[in-house]
Amino acid sequence: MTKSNCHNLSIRRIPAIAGCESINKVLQEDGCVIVEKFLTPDQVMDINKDVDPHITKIHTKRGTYQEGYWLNMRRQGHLALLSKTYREDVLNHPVIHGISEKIFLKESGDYWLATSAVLETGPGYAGQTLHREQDGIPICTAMGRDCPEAMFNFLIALTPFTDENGATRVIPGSEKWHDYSYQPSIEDSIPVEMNAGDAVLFNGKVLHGAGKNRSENFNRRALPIVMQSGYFTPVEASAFLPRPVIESMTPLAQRMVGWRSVKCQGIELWSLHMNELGMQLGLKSNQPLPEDQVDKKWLSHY
Ligand SMILES: O=C(O)CCC(=O)C(=O)O
Ligand SMILES: [Fe+2]
Repeated sequence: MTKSNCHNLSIRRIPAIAGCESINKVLQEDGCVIVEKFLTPDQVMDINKDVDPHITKIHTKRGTYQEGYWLNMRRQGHLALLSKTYREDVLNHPVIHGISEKIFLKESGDYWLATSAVLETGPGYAGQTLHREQDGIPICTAMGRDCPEAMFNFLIALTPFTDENGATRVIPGSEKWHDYSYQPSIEDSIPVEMNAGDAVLFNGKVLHGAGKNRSENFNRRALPIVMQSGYFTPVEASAFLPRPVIESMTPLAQRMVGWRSVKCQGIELWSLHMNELGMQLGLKSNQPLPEDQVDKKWLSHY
């Protein structure tokens, strides 16, 4: 199949409490799934509050690697610095790790974050070209549908997602296409409409993109958590986050942001003296961190 039969497309929904086994079953069959109540209303509110003062300062005309689509899209990364809820709850989320383990441990050995940022699109935003998350990795493009799982997106809605306000659009089943060079039109995709706190999960082979924001005054916010095989280079560097912030995190969360090694086929990658990075650095974890000691202006130094 090179083209989708898009008019019959739909995405199944499953509550987060159904657990990773059930969620993964749908994912294996459909390539994507909506997980309802992925975050609680309080978690969503806290992340939005933490990001508000920073994201509003972002120049909407600042270019990103997805040039051409940035007008009216604000992209705020380095969330481990800005948000305690992100640092503690999101980076340790049981569904994210339950699914990531099922996907990556066998084929890749290990996984960590490729990128994660709050993406806010405002009225007038034109929408992204449909793309696959793995498009930046040449070997994945070459292997197409036969490529081992390279990336996985847990894309959380931080506001309601509607067709009108630019909900992420996907083409379920596009991961199985034989011709990955085929570029379908946006009408071939469907909007992922969901409540704030729900998430859409899809693998690196599924065509998707932010939708056009046709609303009059609604700023849509997404929080993609893109995990990838440990042998690929993260998109976003977190090596220079302040050490006290990193040391307040769990070892698992530290690994997600590149402060610990990943082990692939028995070999320690991103290591120091061929040993586990955190251990070699004497990195502490789970240390108390008074919020007033976090220098959130730190980002502006770079
Ligand atoms: O914001 C969205 O809806 C999707 C964003 C996305 O897919 C990306 O930036 O790679
Ligand atoms: Fe994407």
